[in-house]
Amino acid sequence: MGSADTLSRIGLAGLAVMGQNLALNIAEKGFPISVYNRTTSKVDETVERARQEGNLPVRGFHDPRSFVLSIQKPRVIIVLVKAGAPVDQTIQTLSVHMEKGDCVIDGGNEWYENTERREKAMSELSLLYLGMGVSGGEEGARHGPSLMPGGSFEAYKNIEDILLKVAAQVPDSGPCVTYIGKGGSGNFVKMVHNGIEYGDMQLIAEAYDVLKSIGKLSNSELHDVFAEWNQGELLSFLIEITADIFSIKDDKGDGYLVDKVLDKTGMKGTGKWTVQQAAELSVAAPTIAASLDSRFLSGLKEERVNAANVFKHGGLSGILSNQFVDKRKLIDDVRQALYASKICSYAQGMNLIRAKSIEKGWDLKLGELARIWKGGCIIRAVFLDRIKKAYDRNPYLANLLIDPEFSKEILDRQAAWRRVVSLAINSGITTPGMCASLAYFDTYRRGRLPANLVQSQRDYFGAHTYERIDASGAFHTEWFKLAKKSKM
Ligand code: NBP
Repeated sequence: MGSADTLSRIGLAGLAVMGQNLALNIAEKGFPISVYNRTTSKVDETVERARQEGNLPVRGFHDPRSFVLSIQKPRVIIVLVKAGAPVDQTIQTLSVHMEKGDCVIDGGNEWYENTERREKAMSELSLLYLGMGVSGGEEGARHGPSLMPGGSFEAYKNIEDILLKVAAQVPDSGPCVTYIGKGGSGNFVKMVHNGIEYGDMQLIAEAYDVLKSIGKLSNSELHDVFAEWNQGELLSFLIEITADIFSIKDDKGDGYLVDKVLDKTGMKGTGKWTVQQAAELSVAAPTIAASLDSRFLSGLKEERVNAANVFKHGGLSGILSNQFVDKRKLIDDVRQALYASKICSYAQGMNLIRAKSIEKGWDLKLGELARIWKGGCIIRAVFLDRIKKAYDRNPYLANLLIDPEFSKEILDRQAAWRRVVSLAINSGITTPGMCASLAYFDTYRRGRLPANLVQSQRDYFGAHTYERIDASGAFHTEWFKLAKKSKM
């Protein structure tokens, strides 16, 4: 075990997947690091890995006091434990040994209000606090994640040199880290990032479903299609791994592994929080909500199998097997539908972040967020560069859809998008994300909606009043009396 004779530059507590890999990444960038974990075997495991991976400067500690005292002042300790109560317990264990000006950085997927509560409690002890979103999973943590630190700016400055080196590096764009803003903004932005990730994954799954179920593409053809898409406008980590997945054979039997994976998607909560926040802030996020609903429905495996049996004579299987499909055309249409749907999904996520930023006075820079998502994280994509440029052109852009470049891209793709959605609906194949995106676009682009009727109904039964298109003020009409009179 390490001694406190030579002080480490930084400490990290919590050595599961993320903590262990981030600690090794920090050490590899030349910053001596002390590590600690409640279950001490993980400390020894991390120190051993550091030795095997090139004698990296990692020192392990089995007790919290010597761990804290082994770090140079002002001490900075990254905590990477399960979000919620474990973070509170870890902070309690460590903070008793910390001194004025020291700082805790929670790198977990934490609810942003917990971060704000902890920042306040820590400041009463003269300690600093940051809530830092870390994206990129195991691989990102080890070789370069996207980092979203929010909270104390002073604390950020104490660790900026480390974060700039540890984060993913994107040529011409810089390290994938920036100071996000005050309070829980880092966690909030990471939460919406995850919501966008849900949307991306759902849209890709729908593209797969249409190509497989309607286009009858084999796994090998799907691999080629996704690999080809990854050379163009859809180039991204998720498209790349999707192509890979279609090439993996099952090592426990015949065929491909993807076909043996149970069609049930798990989740850890950040997607649900994103949709809840969208509702709280009255921001429409239908694509992200559709992706969450799809995960809920996927969980009802037994019920779905039962329902499939009930509706087996519904006639759709005949449509699927008999319809003629021009494969090349379908593949091209689906690519365009996926891209257009993705624009709508990102527009929703960005507008959610903006709404929260306004509510909390965080002054978040949307273009800068797109920049730090270009590398390291799960949603990394060339597409994010276009988003950054859109906000560079106009930081106050009301919606990505009306940016001159995105509006043109949507218009160029809308015919293909509508063809794919119509084909899917008529074939009984669900494309909830693509449909939600298209409905978002079609609603947003219309100068007049049937909301006049809904408002009339509200005034009819609840005297909620309405505004007029030709005069200002609030109006109320005795609709019932007038209707009765008109019937006489
Ligand atoms: P987990 O979320 O699986 O948490 C395991 C860690 O929490 C272990 O170090 C464990 O210590 C510690 N812990 C628990 Br559980 N209860 C504790 C307690 N009461 N006191 C002290 N420590 C406690 O780890 P992870 O997957 O590495 O994720 C860490 C954070 O990063 C989470 O917030 C996660 O949501 C987030 N994140 C994860 C990923 C990913 O791909 N896994 C990606 C991005 C963000 P023990 O060893 O003693 O049980």
